[in-house]
Amino acid sequence: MYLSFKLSVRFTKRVYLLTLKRYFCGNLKETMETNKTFTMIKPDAVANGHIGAILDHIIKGGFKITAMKYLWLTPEKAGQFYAVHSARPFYNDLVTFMSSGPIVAAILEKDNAVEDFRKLIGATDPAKAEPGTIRNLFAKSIDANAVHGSDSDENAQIEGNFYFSAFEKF
Ligand code: IDP
Ligand code: MG
Repeated sequence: MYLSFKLSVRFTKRVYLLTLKRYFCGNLKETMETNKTFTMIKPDAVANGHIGAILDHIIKGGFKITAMKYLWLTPEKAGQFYAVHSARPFYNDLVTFMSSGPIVAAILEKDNAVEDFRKLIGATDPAKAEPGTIRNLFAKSIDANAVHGSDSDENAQIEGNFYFSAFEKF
């Protein structure tokens, strides 16, 4: 009798914990957006007069712009944005390049946004980017490669929040 009571308490506890886990973890997953990505038109593409052509490409690729601004990063801000690459040999050059002139930062919306946008921009090295991709069309080198595109839903959210407050996203 006592044993069956103990087992039943244990069972009820387990069901309760599983329900809690499903509720909170399920909700966490559901709140991670999969239809947003973040981009920057980098200083090389801005200096070469490609803002309009790149935005046209993005819009024709099926992306909606939900936030956008034109700004010039300080080295400190560029360093913060690319902190994830701080151990890579090209980090200092990347920070210098990204703070060398104005950029356009934008949040883009589309189903499967992160993956589709990476396809639209092409490989990091423009020499390896598929014909017709933004980097193939507008970039000249692996460091000055015209555009940034987030690599995951989580980073898209972090990167968008780096530039835009809730009042600047529509
Ligand atoms: P991604 O922009 O295609 O995601 P990452 O590996 O995340 O590429 O690198 C971030 C940025 O750092 C690149 O877009 C490029 O500007 C620069 N970068 C990446 N690899 C190299 C390299 O080998 N030499 C110089 N710059 C690089
Ligand atoms: Mg990257």
